[in-house]
Amino acid sequence: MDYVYTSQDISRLIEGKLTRYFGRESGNATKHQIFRAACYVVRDILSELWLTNSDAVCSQTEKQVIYLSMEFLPGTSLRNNIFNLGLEEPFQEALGELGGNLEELYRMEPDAGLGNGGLGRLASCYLDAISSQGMFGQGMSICYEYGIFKQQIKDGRQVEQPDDWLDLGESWLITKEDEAEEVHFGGKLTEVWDDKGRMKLIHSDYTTVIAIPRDMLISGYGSGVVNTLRLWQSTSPISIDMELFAKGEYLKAMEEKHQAEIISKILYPEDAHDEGKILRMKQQYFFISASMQTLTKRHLCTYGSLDRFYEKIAVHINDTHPTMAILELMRILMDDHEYEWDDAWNIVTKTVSYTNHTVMPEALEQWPEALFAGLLPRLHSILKEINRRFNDALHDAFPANEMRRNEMAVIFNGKIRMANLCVAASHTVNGVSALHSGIIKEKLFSGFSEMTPGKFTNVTNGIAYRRWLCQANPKLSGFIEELCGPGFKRDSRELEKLLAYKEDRIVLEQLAVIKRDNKLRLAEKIKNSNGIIVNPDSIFDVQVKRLHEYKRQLLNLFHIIDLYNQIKENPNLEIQPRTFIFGAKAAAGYYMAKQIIRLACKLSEQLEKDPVIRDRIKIVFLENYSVSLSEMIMPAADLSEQISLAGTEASGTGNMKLMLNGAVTIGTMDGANVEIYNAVGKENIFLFGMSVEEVEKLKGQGLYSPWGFYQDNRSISEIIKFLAGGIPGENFGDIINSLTTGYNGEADHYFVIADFESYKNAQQEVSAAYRDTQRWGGMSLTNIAKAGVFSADRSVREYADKIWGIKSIND
Ligand code: 26V
Repeated sequence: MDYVYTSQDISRLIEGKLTRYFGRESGNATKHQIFRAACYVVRDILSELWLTNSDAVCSQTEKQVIYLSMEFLPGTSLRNNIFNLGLEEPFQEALGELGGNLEELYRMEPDAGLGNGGLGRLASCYLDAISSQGMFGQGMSICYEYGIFKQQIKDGRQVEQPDDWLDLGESWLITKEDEAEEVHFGGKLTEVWDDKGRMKLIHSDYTTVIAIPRDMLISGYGSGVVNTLRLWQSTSPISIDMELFAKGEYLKAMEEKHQAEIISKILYPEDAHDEGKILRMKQQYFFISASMQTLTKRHLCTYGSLDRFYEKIAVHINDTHPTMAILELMRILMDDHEYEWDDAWNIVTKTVSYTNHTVMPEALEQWPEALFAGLLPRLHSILKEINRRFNDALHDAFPANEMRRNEMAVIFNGKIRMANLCVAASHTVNGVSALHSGIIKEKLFSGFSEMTPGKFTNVTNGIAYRRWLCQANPKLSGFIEELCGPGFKRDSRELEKLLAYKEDRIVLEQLAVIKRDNKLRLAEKIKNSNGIIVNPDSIFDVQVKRLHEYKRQLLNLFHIIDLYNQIKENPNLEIQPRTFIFGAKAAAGYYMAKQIIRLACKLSEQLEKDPVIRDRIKIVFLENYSVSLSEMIMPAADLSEQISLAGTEASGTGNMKLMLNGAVTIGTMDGANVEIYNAVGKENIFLFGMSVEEVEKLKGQGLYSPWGFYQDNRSISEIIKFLAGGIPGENFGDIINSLTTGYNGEADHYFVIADFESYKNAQQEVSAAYRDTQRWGGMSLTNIAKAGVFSADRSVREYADKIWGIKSIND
């Protein structure tokens, strides 16, 4: 569906905005003003659509999904919206007429980085797909004033800088003061009896925070549907305490306002270590309470009763961070609308579903009960009752198995386990890849799946593929369109038409030319940001993702050190030149991750210093990996590193973006790699490493000793020696210790050393395959052709059918 706007219309509209908002004309407006004006024009077009075809209007009749997530990572919006509306040409021409340039405007936009990584980006991909599929839904989260930190690398060390995205990013937000909600914290509960003889709980002496909605409109591709992402911003009802001010206590006079505003100030940049911080608990309740109040009010307004809430609303809990929705909906139903427990529970459990995104024990949320009770006394009392009733059910199900009951309890040993609460209250629970869903069903939640086996399902992740193909890689997208027609832009499975050209030399050559152009573009960026000149004919070997030990960036570095050692030993060694490209943010307090970044950067310098080495292998550590940077990296990648220890990466989505852009995967049988392997077949992927079963066995035996490998494998001992003294002036003793003696009482927790030999062999196969350009071309083409199944459109349709019970207006 394209919209009828000529370039003259667009330039007139932009001029109009410049006059009204900035008192300027295009001739004397700044670039920022033109950028804002263009955004406002796009926003108006979306608003018009929103008024006719949107979550707000159609929720009167259609069921919709509410996607609750602490994180969304939309990246930039201007290009995506213009693309989705089919308005690229008129905008391009209009900006030309106004003396500007659309590409330049695209580059000015800051990323909305309201998330840490995969989890938040997935949420944004799903909103895009919900709109594109012609479905109704709303995302709900927090309007963090500061998103994920900007990463700088100084002398090999990560330095975090605040991300003040709202400066220009605000252009997309529509503030709706009239839809603000009040959220209550702390206070006390008193029991009173009403005149019907019912006991009621009165909550008093609480602190009030105001939640103001700032909505971002979410366009869909060609569907005409516009949905919203509602971001709540916190503020205080009191701007200043005049009494304190009069007494001269100026700071205290502002205290309450500060306390309220701090809630939506900044995104927590951790994505694994749950430290049970009170501010994070406040953030969770703040956005959940505001969201659930709005939803119930809206529903009541249309239908007059909440009895059949679940027939119109599906609430989805994205990882455990929004779990309080279960408790808050219970509270609203019972306290504000006088539902009995069983009726309220029936509504709640028919409304909510939950996706698990990690099996890492340190990332599974647990709240200290005392902290929770102090901040949220009413939710705590509801929680205790859920726990009591659930324990009864556990006694019925497992009368003779106390261990099982203990591990499944919602409250245990003074800790509240959010994942258990989610599973107990959700009608459906899913993992994010076939392998991961199997693991949560059979291991993490095995007791629950015994009790309610039908509750568990899988929805393999998917990506907003039009963003990473059509928008990020226009040359490739254009070429596919020439060969296969435009159908793939609506139906990603049509990419398979490419397979007809698998043996076609001319097509493969053309694909190689496009890849080389994209590599040149990235090379230019690398030159500007890192001052390193890279060879576009080397293999661009890419590992971009958060820095975590389980993702094993260290294994990649081991391979590089091994190549370095080999070249040092034999300077005439024939090797396929490679450029190893890394992008990764480490959580600010994650010591080992920061050591690994330092190793990559210092190793990069070391390789660069040596003329024998630098023409063959190079490391580029690109700072500030983000959605926008990924849009430049993915199209230029030859090899996609997906090398987590089997059983640790829930799915991965970067693996899908890289494959879609023709990179071939080197990976373990982990997460969605397994499904990539099934899609492309063993000739088109490089697999290595232990399987989940082998890892389990090795762990189970408790006999793993990296020292054995150290003694038997010369490459490994040489690598460790290099770490111990190979880079003058740098000490990597803590990395060595983590691998050999263990800094957590356990050596090489993620089996880097155990998988090394197999990885090294797979890398040799990569080099051989790359030298055979025809073979490599065929592999790359097959990866593009088979990437269609990893579209977020497909994932969202599965959620809609299997979990949410929502439909598309286009069906
Ligand atoms: C966990 C925690 C723990 C408490 C502190 C704050 C915090 C923030 C975020 C998280 C979520 C970690 C889970 C996560 O990001 N999982 C990733 O989800 C992707 C989308 O499903 C998936 O592709 C990745 O494999 C998975 O690691």
